[in-house]
Amino acid sequence: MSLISRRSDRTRVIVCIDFDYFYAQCEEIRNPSLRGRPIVVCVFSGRTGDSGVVSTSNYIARNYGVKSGIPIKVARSKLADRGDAIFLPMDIKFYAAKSEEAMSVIRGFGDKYEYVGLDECFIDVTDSTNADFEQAKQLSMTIKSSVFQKTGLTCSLGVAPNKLVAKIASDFQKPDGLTVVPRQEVENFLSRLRVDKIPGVGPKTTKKLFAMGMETFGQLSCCDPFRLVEEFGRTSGICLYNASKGIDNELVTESGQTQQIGKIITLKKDASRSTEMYDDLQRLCRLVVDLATERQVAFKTIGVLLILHDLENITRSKTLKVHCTNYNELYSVAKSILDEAMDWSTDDAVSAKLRVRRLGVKLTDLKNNSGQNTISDFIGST
Ligand code: DGT
Ligand code: CA
Ligand code: CA
Repeated sequence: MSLISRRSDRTRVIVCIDFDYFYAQCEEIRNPSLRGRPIVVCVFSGRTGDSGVVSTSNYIARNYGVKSGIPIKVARSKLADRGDAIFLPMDIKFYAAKSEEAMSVIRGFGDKYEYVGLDECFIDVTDSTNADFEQAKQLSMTIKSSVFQKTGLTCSLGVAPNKLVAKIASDFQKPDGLTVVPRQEVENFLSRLRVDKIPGVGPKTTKKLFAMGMETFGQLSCCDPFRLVEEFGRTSGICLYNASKGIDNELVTESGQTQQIGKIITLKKDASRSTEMYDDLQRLCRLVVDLATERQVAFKTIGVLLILHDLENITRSKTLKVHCTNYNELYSVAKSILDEAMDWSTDDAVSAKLRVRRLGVKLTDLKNNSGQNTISDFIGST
């Protein structure tokens, strides 16, 4: 069996649409007098006015080095010279309403539509453009202007033969960008990009790849795939290699919005007992509960995934009696699943052999929890 996926034979035309500086742009639309000022949208978390992190900022604030994830205190000091800078709390309900308004415009253009998050989606336009990239470019310009007319939002679009390249292309010219990469130009387009443009490649992997002498897609694509498998494991190694060549056969799947919410992390050290994973499990539960809140969904089934050192997977799940949105309940159920999953190995001799490398939490059986039937109903009331 070959390690490498083949490029799919049929040309597809996929558009990735990503709204620019999304939460901050929503704030500008709500209050146009803020335009021209640095805007920082914050997750205020503590007792003092400044504890918490930056969720996002507009491009004016980014010019001062303010970006997602940095402490609010740091953002304030970076903007010390901008007396007009404004720090606002997140208002997910408003952003969700704005998102749904824009998504309802976009859905009208695609043969298939996949929701990725509040500010991002894919559409497959292969049939409606006869697989022609020039037609897809025209259609994309129409989408941009329709979204802007209806919502005031600017977005950046990437058009490519698959989701991976479309996503990378959407990020290529921002804000208000449109990047079209027909199939024959994929390799050339990718070759000079840095490997950290591959979705999912974070600072750790980037550092490792750089140390291996691979800074660009071009360099990565010339690498022996077996070397990548050796360094990163089979799944990640193959993914990296395929990504470097712009190969991705994932389909645009319609039910993305309601399917599931999940996160997987790699443990700092392989674990043989559930107690060693409680801290990571708490972190995962917080992450998925935040995503559920952001999407305004409640969950009924909670799953825990264990990926062992030999890449074998163990998954266990429990279904609650009623839908839930609560962190404490999620953690307590996830913890009991993890305890049970690890329990068969209380015998020390066996547990020493069970080495968990990665841990995941997945929420399924999702239902809308905005207090209305759909997010569109919610828009009607604002
Ligand atoms: P861009 O680069 O113009 O697409 O800017 P954004 O702000 O749209 O960035 P994106 O697409 O990565 O993220 C979409 C939204 O997700 C963003 O408006 C706020 C939220 N977000 C992104 N990163 C973080 C983060 O590190 N923490 C929190 N709390 N929220 C984040
Ligand atoms: Ca965005
Ligand atoms: Ca995004």
